[in-house]
Order: sequence, then C-alpha cells, then structure tokens
Amino acid sequence: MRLCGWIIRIKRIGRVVIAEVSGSDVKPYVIVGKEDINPGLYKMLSELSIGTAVCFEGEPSPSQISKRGVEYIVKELKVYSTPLEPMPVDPAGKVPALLDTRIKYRWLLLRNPVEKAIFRIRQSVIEAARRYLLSNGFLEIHTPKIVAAGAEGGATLFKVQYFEKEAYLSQSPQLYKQMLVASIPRVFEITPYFRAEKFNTTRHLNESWGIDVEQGFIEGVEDVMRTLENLVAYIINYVRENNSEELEQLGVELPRVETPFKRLRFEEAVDILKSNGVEVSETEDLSDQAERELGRIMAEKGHYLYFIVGFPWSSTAFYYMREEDGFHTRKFDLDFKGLEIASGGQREHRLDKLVEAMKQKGLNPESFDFYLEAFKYGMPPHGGFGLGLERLIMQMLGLSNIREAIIFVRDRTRIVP
Ligand code: AMO
Repeated sequence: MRLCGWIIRIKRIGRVVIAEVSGSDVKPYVIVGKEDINPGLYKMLSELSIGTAVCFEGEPSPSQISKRGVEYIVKELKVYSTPLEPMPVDPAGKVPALLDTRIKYRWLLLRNPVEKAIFRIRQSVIEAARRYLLSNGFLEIHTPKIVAAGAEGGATLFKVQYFEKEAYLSQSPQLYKQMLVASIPRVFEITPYFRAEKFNTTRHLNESWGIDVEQGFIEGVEDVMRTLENLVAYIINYVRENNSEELEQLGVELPRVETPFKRLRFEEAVDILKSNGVEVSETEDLSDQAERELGRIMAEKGHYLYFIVGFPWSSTAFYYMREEDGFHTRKFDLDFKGLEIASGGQREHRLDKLVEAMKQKGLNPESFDFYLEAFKYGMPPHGGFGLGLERLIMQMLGLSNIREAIIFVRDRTRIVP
C-alpha cells in the first residue's frame, strides 16, 4: 500500500524514532524506526523535519500500540519536499494557536487531525444532504451568483460592476429557486451566499454556504417543515453513523436526532422570553441575544432543535405568504441550541398579492419583472428554506465561532487568504 502525507510529529525515545504522517485519513499514519531493527529507516526518520512531504510503501502493523494513529510497517520511504522554513503553526496541535492564526493558516493546519475532522464532517453534511434530497425527488440546480436584484434586503448587498450595469453578488438563490418550481416540482441548490453584514459576530460570515430547497404542490407550510426536519435529522444521524473517528477527535458526542421537532409559535417564544425577563419586540425578528436565551430555556425542556413559526409580516421578506389576518406569515425559523440555522416558509404564489406585498415592502416590482413573469403560467403553491451550512456545523460540533466551520474565511476584515 502506498500512502502519502506530511510529517506532523517526530518523537525520539532512545534508539527509536516515531514519526506521524498526516495523510488522507483522520488519524495520522505512525511509522516507527528502530536503530537495531531497521537502521536505514531509523536514520531517515531521524533526519526529517516537521512539515516534510513523504510517501511510503507499507502495511498496517499487527501490533497497534500507538493511540494517536495507525501504525505501519514501512518497506520504503521517499521524501518529496522539505519545508523551507520552520512551520508558523504546530500541525500536531501541541502548541495551541489563536483563532486569528488558525484562520490565516487553516490550509496548513488541515494537517492537524482535529482541524481535518471538522472539514471531513463538513463534507459528510453535504454528502448526506445531497443523498437525502436526491432520494426524495429533488433536482440539483445551479443559479447565478451575479444578479440584478436582491431578495433579502438592500442593506446586505455587495455591488458588482457588470460592464455598463450595476449588479450584485447573490445573497440567496431565493428568486431563482422559486422561478424553477414553475417547471420542476422539487429543486435544491448547495450554494454560497454573499452578504455585506457590517458587524463582526461569531455567527455571521460575509460569504457563507447554504443548502437551499424549494418544493412545489404543497398543501401548506407543514410540508416544507417536514422536509427540513427530516433533512436535518438525516444529516446529523448520518454524521453520527459515518464520522465516529472525526467526532472522537473533536471530543463530540452527537445524540441521535428524532423527528418531529417542537413547533413554537412566535408569540409563545415572545411570552417565554418576556417571562424570563428578556425584552423582546412583538413585531420584529428575535435578536441574537433573545435567540440564545430561548435556546437555553428550550434546552432545559429537552428541545435542542425547534421551529419558531408564524413570524409577523413586519419582520419578514416580501415573498412569504401572509395569513388572512394580515399580521402573521407562514415564515418559520429552525433554531439549534439558540442559533437560527435555517429559515423558510410558504411563498405567496398569487401574482397580484405578490406584487402588492412588494409594494408594501417598498420594492419596485419593475426591478423584479423577470421573477414575476414566472408567476403567470401555472405557478403551484410552494415553499422552501435555506439551511446555513456553517451554522449547522457550528451547532452540531459545539464550535464557538462560525469561522471554525469554513476553510477560507470572508468576514469584515478578511479577504485573504
Ligand atoms: P435567511 O436570510 O434567513 O433566509 O438565510 C438562511 C440561513 O442562512 C444562514 N445565513 C448565514 N450564515 C452565516 N452568515 C451569514 N451572514 C448568513 N446569512 C444567512 C442562516 C440562515 O438561517 N431566502 C431565505 C430562505 C428561504 O426562505 O428559503 C433566506 O435567505 O443559517
């Protein structure tokens, strides 16, 4: 077997050298060179420095003594590249680095088993989502990331000079996924979101990723919520079953998730918060602090994942369907331990009402002509959601900052690396 990777740790004990090679697996490959048994290998390993790129021919050792990785009996070791300077971070993780440094050198720190575990789990989340959605009849789509109109409000639009015209980076595939349910009953996209959030928080990125779904021919918003809860449960249970080594590296225990999730009406959430002394508005979305506090209260009742349903119209985007009372909408959020990880709802599919909603929200329907056109030719009742990938990973793994869940961070101060 030929295995390749980078030396992350070298330990000398008397006449034995133990080297750890970080390769394609979570745990490092462990190579042991003993001066009296394999002097050639012992000499080579003794001369290697941390960071060296190597390949070896070997087989797993019958005696697996090391707890840190999988031991190999090595027949041949080849050096491909040696570092030009000492490493700026410790890939073995013995010397902890500040988050700033970790972000700067994430591409290098991915040699570290813990750092690697996070991104192997990220890959599993995407794999699970795709499996679940494909097996439930959703078609994977790709929509433009350079757009002429934003769906999520002007304040977070990044402007782009598109030849003679002004364009924006897409905040959400919202308008396009809705347009496509005019001809494909179920669609999904795994996509970046670009949002010019000016504030620097532990839960916002300026470039983040979402799993976006849109589902036509629904009977009501419950159909959409069921898709979301089943998807989230499938993802978490998939990671639990397929990433035990990664979870162990991270010291995370992931309990099995069961559905249905608790549904909490917006008013109930407001009442619970008020009775716990948190000031909240009855017409605006919950603040980060209120969300966190609600998470704490819900956890005490055994609810880690819960929906908040029936948001007031004053707090939502124009495309959510309003209830007859004119006050409530069919918009929901899904919160995970006090953090919104997804929002969605049933959409307004009746053209006249949609145009009216846009005007009420201060938007000019003419700028959305291309979108409104799709509502003229048999648009079915539909709904969907956007599930934030980094937020899901953050909550699932108990990370304290969303920046830990994406390799290259785009935030208020970072556009490199
Ligand atoms: P919303 O704006 O709530 O809804 O976004 C959906 C989900 O995406 C994640 N998210 C973010 N994560 C990190 N940093 C950000 N700046 C950021 N912005 C959003 C969150 C959030 O719950 N079009 C609707 C969805 C729909 O109705 O289908 C939308 O974009 O986890």
